[in-house]
Amino acid sequence: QHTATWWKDATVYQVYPASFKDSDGDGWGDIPGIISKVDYLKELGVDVVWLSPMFDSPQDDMGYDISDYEAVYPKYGTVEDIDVLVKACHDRGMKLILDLVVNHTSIEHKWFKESSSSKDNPKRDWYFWRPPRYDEKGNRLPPTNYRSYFADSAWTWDETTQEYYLHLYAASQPDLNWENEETRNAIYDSAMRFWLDRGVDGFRVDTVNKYSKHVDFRDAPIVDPSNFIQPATHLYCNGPRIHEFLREMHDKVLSNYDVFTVGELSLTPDPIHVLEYVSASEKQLDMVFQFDMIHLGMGHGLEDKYDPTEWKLSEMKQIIAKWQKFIEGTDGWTTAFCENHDNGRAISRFGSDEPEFWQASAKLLAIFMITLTGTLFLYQGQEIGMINMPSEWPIEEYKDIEAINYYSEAERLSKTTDPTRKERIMRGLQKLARDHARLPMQWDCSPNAGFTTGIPWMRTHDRYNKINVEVEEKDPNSVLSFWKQLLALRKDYRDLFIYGIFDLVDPENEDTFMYTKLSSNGQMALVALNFSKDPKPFTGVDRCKKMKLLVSNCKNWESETLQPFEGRVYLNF
Ligand code: TEU
Repeated sequence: QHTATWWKDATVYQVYPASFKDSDGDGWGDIPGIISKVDYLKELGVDVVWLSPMFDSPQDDMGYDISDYEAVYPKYGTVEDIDVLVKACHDRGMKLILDLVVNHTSIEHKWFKESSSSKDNPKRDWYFWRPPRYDEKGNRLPPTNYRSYFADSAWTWDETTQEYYLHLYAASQPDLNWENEETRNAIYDSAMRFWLDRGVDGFRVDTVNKYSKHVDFRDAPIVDPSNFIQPATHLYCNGPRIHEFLREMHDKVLSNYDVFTVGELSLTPDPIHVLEYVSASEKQLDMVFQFDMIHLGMGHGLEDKYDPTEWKLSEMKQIIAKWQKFIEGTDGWTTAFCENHDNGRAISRFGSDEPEFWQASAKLLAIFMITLTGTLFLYQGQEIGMINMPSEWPIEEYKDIEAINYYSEAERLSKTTDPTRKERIMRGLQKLARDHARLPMQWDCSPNAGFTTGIPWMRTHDRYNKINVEVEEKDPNSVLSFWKQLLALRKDYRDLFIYGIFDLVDPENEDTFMYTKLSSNGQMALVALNFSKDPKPFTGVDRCKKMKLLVSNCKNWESETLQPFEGRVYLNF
């Protein structure tokens, strides 16, 4: 049985600073805007706020390209504003965690400016610099054939010092060299202690398994002969020293504070390897996000991420079971989430955002999330049922570097090797793009949904009149009211929902998603979810004869048919 701690019981709410609340009318969200909504979050049942990067940044990757860890992006506010936000949370018994983005800095960071100034600069080795290669015709080539996450090569040529530098992400996000102890110590001071000493309660750790690379930088195997660059994620994820680095980060920094960490752990499919990150005795991270559910519907491999695929309910069921059960009998911990700033809205992806199904989908996903074991993460707008931008919106409404790069790559390829690629990638972006999570938060029915009195940096959703906090706070049957009730219910039955043992029921059934949760005192819940637009037979009828209904998102919950997107939770006592 897992030892209870505050960060296991917590409901964490992710705030995306650019889109949450603008207090000064410049069209960008800001920290005073967030401070004005802390009571709203308290009311909702939020225990911890996770604030996505608000550090100074040129905003090439929306703040995940940091130019000064110890300063705040001026449009968001000041370091003192964060002090006020920390106090506002603490005064209400809530906590605040920040985003720790230390695989790379921005190209504008002073460390990189020094490192790139000359080959013998003392900070040259704080990043990865390598000489060019040349092909048989004398053309200059990057040191390896790696594809970056944002398309194109993971190396960029620097004319001044005649070498390439590595960037797994954008060319404006050079990777820090964690092999260098001096660099690591500077990260611990500047990106971590500076904020922990101001009362911040922990971190969401960005790209947590990429700090250790195979620094001999061998080429990746050729999987696409028509291209020079090749996917190489396996060569820079879970590298040889990753656990040493994370243990050092824990011992040197985190262990000195009462904080928690959640790591963003992509491309680590094996539970044994995940336990090496989250087992308490490993003294590295407290928990991690797993992405295989998030990847349902995405194309296979990095290059085809936005080439949409179909997925089956049985795949989702297997994935959820895997990450619910891998901590059983261990001192590890897990997370429950289905949305964040990097992905399409869950209703649009896993439910239906059509007007007739939107509300049932939203409530179905709420029932799903609050009944899962692990620390629960909610993404801003999920609690009111926000959905993807309308598919009629043109590509110009997509502001994210990832969408823009994949779309322009698709345009290029459509003219040469893959004529239908542009149309496929556009369809993929309409379902999966990170942009869908970044539309302005919808507060009320005033212009721009009350997010800003100015021109929002990103277009407000057309349906904000129906989907907003003010309208839904007044409606006892709204998505928001439902989430509030369910977050409280999760706490009332914490041994069952937060800590309980998960078991799939009828795993092969492609129609419904059923599972049980069992608490240490023998209390059992049966959860039945219909993830489709069609009524489905409820095969759990006899199991529920002696059980009582705890919650449902439909009126006629006694029927032997689950309505479209109907969810039910029964208890044995
Ligand atoms: O994302 C990590 C990352 O690799 C993403 O590309 C993610 O794996 C992908 O979208 C599939 O889910 C983090 C941040 O969350 C993201 O916003 C940043 O762009 C990226 O790191 C670079 O800092």
